[in-house]
Amino acid sequence: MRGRTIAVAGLGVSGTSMARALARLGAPVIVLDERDTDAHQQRAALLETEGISVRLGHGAALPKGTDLLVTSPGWHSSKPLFGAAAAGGVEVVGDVEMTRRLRGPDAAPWLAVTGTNGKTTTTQMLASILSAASLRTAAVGNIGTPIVDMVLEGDDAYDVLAVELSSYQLHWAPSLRTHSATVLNLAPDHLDWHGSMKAYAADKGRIYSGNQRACVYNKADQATARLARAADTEQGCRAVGFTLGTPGPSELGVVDGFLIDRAFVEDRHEQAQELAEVADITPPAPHNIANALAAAALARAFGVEPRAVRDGLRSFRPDAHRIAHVADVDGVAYVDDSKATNAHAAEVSLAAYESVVWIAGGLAKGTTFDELVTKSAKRLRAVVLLGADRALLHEALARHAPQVPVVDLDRTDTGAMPAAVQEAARLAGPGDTVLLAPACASMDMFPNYSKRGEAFARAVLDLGQ
Ligand code: UMA
Repeated sequence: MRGRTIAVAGLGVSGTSMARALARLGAPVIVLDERDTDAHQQRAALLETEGISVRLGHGAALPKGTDLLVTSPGWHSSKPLFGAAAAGGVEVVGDVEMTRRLRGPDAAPWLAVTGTNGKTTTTQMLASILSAASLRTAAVGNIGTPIVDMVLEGDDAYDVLAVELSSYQLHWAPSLRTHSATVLNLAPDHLDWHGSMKAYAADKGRIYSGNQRACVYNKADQATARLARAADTEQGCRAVGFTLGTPGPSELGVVDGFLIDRAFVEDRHEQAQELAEVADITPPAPHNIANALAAAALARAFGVEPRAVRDGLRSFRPDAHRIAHVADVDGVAYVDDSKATNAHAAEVSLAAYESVVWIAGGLAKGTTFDELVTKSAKRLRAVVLLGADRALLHEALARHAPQVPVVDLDRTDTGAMPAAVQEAARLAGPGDTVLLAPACASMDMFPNYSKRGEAFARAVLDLGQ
């Protein structure tokens, strides 16, 4: 890198770390960001003391003399900056691709996780299993710790990494090569960014490219199986399925309440290895058992013993805001699934309850809600809508569940959450569940989904006062 001038697009979490890593390796670095807020200025001032140039409010023109452009994941490929790079013959890579190139030959291998839903939980479960096997590991990537931080920590700091990758990161990673990887599931999400389901699936499929040991797919989601089978991998890499049913050869599955491995055993036609009990998983809901099986498959591909799989799953506790029970008030359960930021996740969440007052809405990200509403209609006692794209939900409800009462709060301010909870409380009866599963991203009203979930929980606790 020494001597090559590198432009970094984005002064966010990923761009800040990337700029530091590149500067430490001796490259002149210029960071560009289209925004120029107080927070950006503070971050810029800090980087400038480290010899890194920053241009705020200027994201369209490529600085003269740029040899390589490293983009943060959130930048869309249609941005003028990338047109300028193409015109000038400058290569563009994402943070994951760049990190792969910066790693030394002895750096820790990557076990990578993507999918529309469940990737953060699966990555955390995987890290828990790897730790239980006494391996030095960290959960990194889209989960919140930029993957390039691992380069800053040095090649010998970890034995193996559990890496969560978003479709954005995969889009910008043309030559990813991991030890093993999984696509957990594929449902429409981020279509405004990718343009089509086909393009989204193709970007997700990149995670399998060049894999060394295993391409782990979901047997219940044939799109993931197709991506695994089509992948151009290293010789000897295997496609391994996971299923909530009885596993066949080269699969992990469930038999009589036990997680069973028929892939990483000596004779997969004759042998089956017990890994853990379903009761070891918290919560033991079907989608979460699938997450556990995928995490177990990646760990087993890396050579982890069955006992560590069990111990890692037993000690794992999911994050807040994922189907988290907040309180019971007047016989009504209040559940926070603010993490349900797309239609597929909300559908999984709604399926867990019989009679639901559903709080939904936010940024739709190009998704449609017809299938979600059709599949969930019979569980809906009432719906409370808020957020920027609530009209899309309202229209889908009118088309497929016209009998369900809908309260449209017509609000996008942060203070709308207590109003939504009060409306839901009015509509719910004993035995019902009030479920925050917005099917949308939070950024129209909140800094992130955690803050949205916290606002919901606060409003619920205020109800009981
Ligand atoms: N920016 C522009 N122009 C653009 C887009 C962004 O100037 O067109 C600037 C913004 O002003 C901001 C910076 O770029 O200063 C933000 O870059 P970014 O959007 O790539 O976000 P980061 O802060 O770098 O965080 C990214 C991931 N964000 C996205 O992919 C949107 C984080 O995932 C990730 O944890 C972090 O890198 C570390 O790897 C978050 C996320 O929401 C959690 N991911 C999406 C999801 O999970 O659905 C994909």
